[in-house]
Amino acid sequence: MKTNIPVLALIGLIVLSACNKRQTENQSSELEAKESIGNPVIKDLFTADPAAMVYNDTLYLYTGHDEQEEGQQGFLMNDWLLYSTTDMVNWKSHGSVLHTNQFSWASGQAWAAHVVEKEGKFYWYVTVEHATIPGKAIGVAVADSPKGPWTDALGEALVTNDMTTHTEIGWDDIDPAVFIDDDGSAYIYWGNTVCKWAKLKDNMIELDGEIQTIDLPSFTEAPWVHKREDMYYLSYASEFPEKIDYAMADSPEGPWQYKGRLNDLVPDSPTNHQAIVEYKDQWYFIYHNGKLPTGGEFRRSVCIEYLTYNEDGTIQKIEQTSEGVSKIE
Ligand code: FUB
Repeated sequence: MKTNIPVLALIGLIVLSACNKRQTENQSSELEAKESIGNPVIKDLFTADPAAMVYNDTLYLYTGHDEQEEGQQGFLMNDWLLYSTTDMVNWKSHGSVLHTNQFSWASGQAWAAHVVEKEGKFYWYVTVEHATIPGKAIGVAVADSPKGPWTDALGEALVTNDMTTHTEIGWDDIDPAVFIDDDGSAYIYWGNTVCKWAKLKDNMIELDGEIQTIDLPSFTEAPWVHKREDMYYLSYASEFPEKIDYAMADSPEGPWQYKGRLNDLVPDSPTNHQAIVEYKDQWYFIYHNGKLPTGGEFRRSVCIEYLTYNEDGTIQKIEQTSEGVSKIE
């Protein structure tokens, strides 16, 4: 068959212009915010593994994207989504802002990820499958805005499965969570079965020193480190099906003291993955369950609850609600 070059070129132009339009829309601050009352708070798509970041008075919610068909097995995740709010009830959907194919060395599987800001640059640490080194790996994308556009910061993985020999499994280098202390020191925590951590160099894209481990009771995955006053908190998914437990320390390097359960099992999802963030003087616990209609283990949805501290700095167990959180007036 003879190829019709002008027609192909025309199709290419149309596709390119549609992509550019979508990227412009994604970056536009003119997106319309839509009200979402009650949990799950994200209702337009199936979302999982929330990571929240507050920047310039806006809460940015980065999520995984469950695309598995109803009734089918296994995670089908190709990209990450972005939502934002200024009042916790009206949400802008920025759409798909990062795809595994932007990491040339990866072969897919957009698992849990985390975005942080340092000195006006934004770093997105992601879990993907490595194309040539068997197992999961951690990559880093960088941008000048919390909305992107994002580019692979390294052109290779930051962490690969062959760099860690603590377990036999190929999925132990997942779920990166980055914490930046008040003095600018940055740390990355990650893992499955074994919780690992390392310092990050000032450039945020190189490990600074040895990979170390943290001994946490029943650690499964999903570490998240935050700080309140002078105390550091490391929350994580424990056991399977997963609950969320937490430990406290007076340094991001530990030693960590186990403090107990933070969140019980969630409905219709054996995974449980949290982000903890303070926004406009209120602390929030952001997680996922499988409760949207036709939802489930591989079709999850992000929910939000209030998080409350006790006088001694420990955290009260999360109350999972269908009401979710109220509008910030
Ligand atoms: O979403 C894929 C994986 O499931 C994440 O990396 C884990 O934390 C669990 O939520």
